[in-house]
Amino acid sequence: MTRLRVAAVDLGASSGRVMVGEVGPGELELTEVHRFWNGPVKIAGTLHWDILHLYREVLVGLSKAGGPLDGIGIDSWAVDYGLLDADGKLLGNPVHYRDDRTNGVLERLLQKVSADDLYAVTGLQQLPFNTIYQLAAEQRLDQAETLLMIPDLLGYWLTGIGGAEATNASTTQLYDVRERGWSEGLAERVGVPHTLLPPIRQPGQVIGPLLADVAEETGLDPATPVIAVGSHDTASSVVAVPAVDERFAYISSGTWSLVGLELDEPVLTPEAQQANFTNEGGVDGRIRFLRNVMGLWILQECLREWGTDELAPVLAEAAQAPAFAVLIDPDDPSFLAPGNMVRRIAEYCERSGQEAPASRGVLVRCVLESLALAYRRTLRLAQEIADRDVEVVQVIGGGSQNELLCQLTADACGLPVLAGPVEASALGNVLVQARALGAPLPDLTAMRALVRATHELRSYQPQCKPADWDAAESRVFGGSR
Ligand code: ADP
Ligand code: LRH
Repeated sequence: MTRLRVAAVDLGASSGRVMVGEVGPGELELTEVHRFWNGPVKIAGTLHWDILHLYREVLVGLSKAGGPLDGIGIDSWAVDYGLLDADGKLLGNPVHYRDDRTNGVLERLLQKVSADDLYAVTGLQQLPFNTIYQLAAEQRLDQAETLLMIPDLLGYWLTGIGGAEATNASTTQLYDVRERGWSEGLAERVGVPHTLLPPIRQPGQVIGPLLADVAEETGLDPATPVIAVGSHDTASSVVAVPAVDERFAYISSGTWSLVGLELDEPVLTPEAQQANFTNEGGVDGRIRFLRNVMGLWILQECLREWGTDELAPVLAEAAQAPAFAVLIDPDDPSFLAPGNMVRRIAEYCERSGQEAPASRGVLVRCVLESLALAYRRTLRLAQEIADRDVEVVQVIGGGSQNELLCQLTADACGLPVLAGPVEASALGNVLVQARALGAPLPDLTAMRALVRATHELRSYQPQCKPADWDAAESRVFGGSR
């Protein structure tokens, strides 16, 4: 096998990066060539993504990657989209899923379609910002011809070819999880013309070569193929979980923590629906049975408020702070929007009869312990509902570098934690491209074995008394699931 050299564009909610991946026999090397800011931008009362900034940075990254490249793959966060008019022009800047335009929309839409019907078709967790709810709040629908999810939009600008990659389409709540295609009936029932939804494409499918002007601007060969990958970043990151067999849980730990299991088939039982588990589509037809936990977003927002992006000092303060001083439910809806996070944590404390954190260390420890508690609950429930026991928790993504959080996770879950790789989404992106280009990586097992053989993982064993976590859990959640 010849050595393959591909570019992975990976857009997380807090930063974007372009990585060069090199794949050969027993080799998987990732080099970051460009990293850039990403985040919400408020204009005239609406939170947007700065999509033109992102596109420009993608071009800069591809130029820095330099040729020859065997392929380019793009993954990003889920649920958000751009609308194109009949001439293929973007209708306005994509809106950020944290914008408040979806407030109250879920409740309104459930009058048109019941929650049971929605779950039976899509298997998706109810998040107020799912694409279906954003579309119900959309002002520009009547001018729109095509909807493209963010990675498909960027792919369209690189190649001129649109489409809907399956893993990301599965996060819209307009996708039939069993039929594995758009649910046109559901779309029409909620007022979304099904003609808006482009044909589905699978990870590994070649989208097309670069447009001439893109090739010229990046200095790349115009024949360089853009290849669909698991374009939902979480789908790509789960590809790169360095697991040995199926008895693992994962926490894809970044702005969000995506906590769950990989399954062959969706679980659409009343228990799964009641516990708000999602059945998102994975690479190779797998199901990502998981729940969104609010994740390191809360910490990111506190750091922003404190005017620092240095994590090490605040994590050191948290390590010195007393255990279980203050606990929150990180999934409380009050933590979803940007801004005033420290105050909102204090308000939560007031509502729950706790003293607000008295120092930065206590506050950060509160966030990390509360996340670990949410992981514990989610993983217990996932195992129970899917009838699958796990032996290890694999933590991947930027948050896998947070040693205190990894140790708390091992303690809370009573399971060993294996942490790494950090750039799991980019690795999953590279691996799916490499297979499409002929690398002998026939299945996820082979891809994961290559990640294991080429990346160092850090291991954490549970150390503290389970009774402490039982008590902490009942303090925050009582008997609720
Ligand atoms: P996303 O893809 O959502 O943008 P990432 O996977 O890049 O997120 O993870 C970002 C998070 O990783 C940050 O919020 C931060 O908490 C954590 N992180 C990044 N670097 C470190 C580090 N050196 N030590 C501990 N945590 C880190
Ligand atoms: C993580 C993620 C997650 C989605 C959220 C919108 O980046 O893609 O899987 O639920 O962003």
